[in-house]
Amino acid sequence: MTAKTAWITGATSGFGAAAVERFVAGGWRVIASGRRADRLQQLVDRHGAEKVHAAAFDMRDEAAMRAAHAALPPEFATVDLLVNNAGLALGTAPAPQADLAQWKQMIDTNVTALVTLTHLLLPTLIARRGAVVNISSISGSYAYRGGNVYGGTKAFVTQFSQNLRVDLHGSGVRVTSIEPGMAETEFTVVRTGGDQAASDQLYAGAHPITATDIADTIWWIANLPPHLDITRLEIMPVSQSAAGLQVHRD
Ligand code: NDP
Ligand code: 8X3
Repeated sequence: MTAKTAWITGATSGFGAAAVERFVAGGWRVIASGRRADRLQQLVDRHGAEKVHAAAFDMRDEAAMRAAHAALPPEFATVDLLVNNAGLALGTAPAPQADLAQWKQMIDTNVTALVTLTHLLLPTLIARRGAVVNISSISGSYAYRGGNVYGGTKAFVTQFSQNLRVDLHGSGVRVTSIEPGMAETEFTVVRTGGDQAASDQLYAGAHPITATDIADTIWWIANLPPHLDITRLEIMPVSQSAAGLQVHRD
């Protein structure tokens, strides 16, 4: 049987890097994208150029994205699965103190780039009766202080997934929104501008979700019988639950 091909964005770290390992181990070809070309090259060196194709570009640069797509080697050019995973949170400040440039970077990455790559790959995904797995977040469903635009971008990802699925009705293409809670990756180091101690403190004793947990979940979804679609999947560590309305009194 011909190997299937997955395009996994954000493959240089966290969920994306773990997903590359899972899919390559399962016999798929993987297009691995991200900005850090050295990490992508390590994936190619480890698995071989016939298994992993490195596509190093900034997701916010549409021309670079299109060039990477146009430059796919023929054996990677028909994509069966798009894992829209690249994304980030920047900052934890409440809205009045938040940095507008960070808000725009989150929108450009988590929303604009995600829909651009999806649009670009829809023809091959439809031709292959493929699948789209979007990595959203519980922050799209549960508001928390400082979640502001990050949560907004993830609410978009969740709703876009549902609407995309409706538009693809009858095509055989499956669309899933995975909505993880607290997971230990480079996410908090990025969010805090490089504060490894803050990241360690956040996850200490919480037994958070691991990158491998999410990679295994994507793998499970991608390999379900073709008549099944996991439409939305919220995942939290046992240690996390939502508890929240606040009241301000004079
Ligand atoms: P990581 O920081 O470990 O990984 C993020 C990935 O996104 C990196 O590979 C990074 O690659 C890539 N990325 C970020 N910006 C860009 C860009 N402009 N162009 C290309 N690639 C980019 O975090 P996670 O693995 O945790 O995050 C993966 C996804 O999961 C994100 O969408 C995140 O919002 C979501 N998520 C995370 C949760 C968590 O608690 N960790 C929970 C719920 C959802 P590079 O820097 O090399 O470009
Ligand atoms: C990441 C999960 O709860 O830190 O999307 O926003 S959370």
